Amino acid sequence: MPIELVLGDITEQRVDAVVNAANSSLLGGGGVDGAIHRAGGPEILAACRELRAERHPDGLPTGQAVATTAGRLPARWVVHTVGPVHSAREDRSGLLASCYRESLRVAAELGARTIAFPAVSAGVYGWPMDDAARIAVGTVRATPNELDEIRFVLFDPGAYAAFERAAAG
Ligand code: AR6
Repeated sequence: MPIELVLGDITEQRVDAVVNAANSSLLGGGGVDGAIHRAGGPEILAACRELRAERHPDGLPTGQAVATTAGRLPARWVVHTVGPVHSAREDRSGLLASCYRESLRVAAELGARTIAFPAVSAGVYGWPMDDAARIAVGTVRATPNELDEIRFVLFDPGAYAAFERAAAG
């Protein structure tokens, strides 16, 4: 299954599903989350509010994923997942791996053929980029799926280089 690495902005990707590194409120934030809501418009937030009201009154738990419309984005769907905050004391890598697995599962349920991921948890949530990249690439490779393309969209050259190392290793 082809993995592509792209240096760029996830909001501009022409794929069926883009993954959002959200927080459990699903009501927006900074980083990728802010960029997706800004570029996609208010339809995404309206759908997130509906999900909160109907399915996740206490918020989306870490490691899980849910889909909404992509509003004005070129993609068809946004798959929102909540990465774990990095901890030096506790190994939370299982939760980060779960973000990738669950996002792939939700995308497959929707009928998506192509998906773009950001480096979940590697910004505000403080995950060291090399480790985040290793978990991202390793998990996606180990998860059986029928997708035509899985794209990692890295926002800066350092992140791109980390994913290149992870993909080569
Ligand atoms: N396209 C691709 N990657 C991006 C973009 C973009 N437009 N913008 C930032 N990145 P982060 P997290 C990179 O902080 O660590 C939010 O406030 C960024 O450089 O977006 O999972 C949420 O609401 C970094 O490498 O996500 C949560 O509260 C990576 O995307 C919290 O941040 C992830 O950074 C989630 O933190």
